[in-house]
Amino acid sequence: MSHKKQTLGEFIIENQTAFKYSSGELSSLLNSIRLAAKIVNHEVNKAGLVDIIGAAGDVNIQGEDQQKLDVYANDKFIQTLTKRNIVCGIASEEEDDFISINSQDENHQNKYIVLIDPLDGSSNIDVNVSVGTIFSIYRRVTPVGTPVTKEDFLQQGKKQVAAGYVVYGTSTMLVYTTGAGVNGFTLNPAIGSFYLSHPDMQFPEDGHIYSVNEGNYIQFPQGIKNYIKYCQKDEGDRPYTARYIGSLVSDFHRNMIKGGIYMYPQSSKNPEGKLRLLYECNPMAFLAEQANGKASDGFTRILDIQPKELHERVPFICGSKNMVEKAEEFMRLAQE
Ligand code: P6P
Repeated sequence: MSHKKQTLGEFIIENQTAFKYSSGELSSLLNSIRLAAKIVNHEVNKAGLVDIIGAAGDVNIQGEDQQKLDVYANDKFIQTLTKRNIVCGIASEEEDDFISINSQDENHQNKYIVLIDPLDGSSNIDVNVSVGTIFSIYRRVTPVGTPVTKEDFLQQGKKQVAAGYVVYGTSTMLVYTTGAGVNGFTLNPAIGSFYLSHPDMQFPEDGHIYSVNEGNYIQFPQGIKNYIKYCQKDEGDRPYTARYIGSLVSDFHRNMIKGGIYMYPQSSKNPEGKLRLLYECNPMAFLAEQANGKASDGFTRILDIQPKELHERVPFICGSKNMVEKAEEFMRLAQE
């Protein structure tokens, strides 16, 4: 008997009452992300046909300027979010400053703030490796009726009302949380609908996969070096398996399903780490905690960090709870 899978649209409506601000605005916001994900997916999937559609900077067969895919993705997410007239501000990895959305909202009645990394890992596109979109959603903290300010964007990650990612991989999935667990939806490209394929996703408490760019090993803090050697030691359930795709969303997604830890530590090349707190680490940390996992900078819970700048970077350790706690233990011991 075929069990008709629930679509993302049906799921959003069915669960909107569970969301404490169930005014339907968040549902509409999530629907605009759903639409943008489909549009970007279509473009990402044909990226390999560069000689047909032209590389960035060329004029494509439609006579349009061919954009870099991360610029294209950024434009599409901003357009769809703006059109729904729910959002008062957007920040993006592709934009130097935040964007105040008041085209249709001249009296600033909209309540939601969105921060996005429109196409994370976009350098992988040319080698046909998965990439992703990451989004983070807050309610504004400055008074409705006034223009949005930087304060609305510099909120601690624990204030997020929703977060998620789209992974453009062997299949395209949208994975998100509104604070009541994590659910994964797979796109059926034939009809353009996302279907609930991974209900209630959870990180296994333990895992046997570690994801880190070991090319930077010499530059890592001693605690991270000691943890990596622990992962490699032939003892008990180790050595673990090293898997590093070079795309945060893909490494995170695999580790959430199979169990594992992802690390992007500080190094002499990246003294604060490489990943951005606001639109990479906070949304992934919210998802991790909602999926019974953990995320820290090695010492402090990511979601507790008070942001100071839109594009600030933090060291990032995220995944199966017991693995993250073991890495934190090595970081503490190395400080003593
Ligand atoms: P490196 C992609 O640029 C990214 O932001 C993450 O998706 C990925 O995990 C990391 O950087 C890869 O960085 O320095 O190891 O190539």
